Amino acid sequence: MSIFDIPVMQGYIRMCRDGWEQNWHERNGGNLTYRLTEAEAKQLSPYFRTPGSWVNMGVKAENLAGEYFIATGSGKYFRNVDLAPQDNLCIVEINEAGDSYRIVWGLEKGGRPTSEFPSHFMNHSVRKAATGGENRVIYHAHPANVIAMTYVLPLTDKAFSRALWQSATECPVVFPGGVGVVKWMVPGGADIALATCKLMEKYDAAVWAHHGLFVSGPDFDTAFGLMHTIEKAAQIYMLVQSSGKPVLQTIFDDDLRAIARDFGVTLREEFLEK
Ligand code: 2HA
Ligand code: ZN
Repeated sequence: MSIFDIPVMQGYIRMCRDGWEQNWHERNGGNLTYRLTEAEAKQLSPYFRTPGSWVNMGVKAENLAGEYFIATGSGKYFRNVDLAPQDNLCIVEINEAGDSYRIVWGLEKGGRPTSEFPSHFMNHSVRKAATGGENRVIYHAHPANVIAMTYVLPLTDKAFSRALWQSATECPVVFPGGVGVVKWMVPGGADIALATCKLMEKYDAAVWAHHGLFVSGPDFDTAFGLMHTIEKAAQIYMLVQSSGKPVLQTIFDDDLRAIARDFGVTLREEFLEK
């Protein structure tokens, strides 16, 4: 028995490998965090070491006090995760104030959690509250077609949500709430964390202009599936745009309403037109 036999570890590592295989994680691009259930933390705890010292994050979330997260390491490559998870991932514990972490497992050759940990942490706080505790995954990647879209569309939630919904029939079913858009910002800081959090109060995905995509979900399948669905729709959008042919037809607003009715989902009304 090793820590790598525990299902949550296997699911996390598989998601890293799948993201790499999708070409979403060049070099050290992207990051993944997972908020452990109490039962999972207990199951993993025999493998924990004497913790390192507390590190203040510069952000605070009281609803995450005492939680444990699996996180990718800062500067680490998704490509390397499944070869040596213990060197590229870590498990961190959050203190009782909800403003500091300490490493209890992993990063055996040194390092710290992802540079986007403050963003992930604050988004976990927002999504945990918005979903009554259901949300556990925050995932950031660099899918090329979503990034390409941010050069040719207005950087508004409405423009992106509509373009994506109209690019593949399943999109309004998978993300009926639409997606948010963050204008270009310096990554890794408090500003992009706060801008993303504001959007994640109402969306489960946020596009980062000229950078990538941020998604959330209750489990690995749902979060990965959301990233995958949005990027596939973005690919179709960009294929159409670059085909050189005029757009003759699309999924119209009444079609979107018909999908919503038959699939029992509620589309964000302000994004629909007459
Ligand atoms: O982890 O993707 O946004 C590297 C990044 C920063
Ligand atoms: Zn990034």
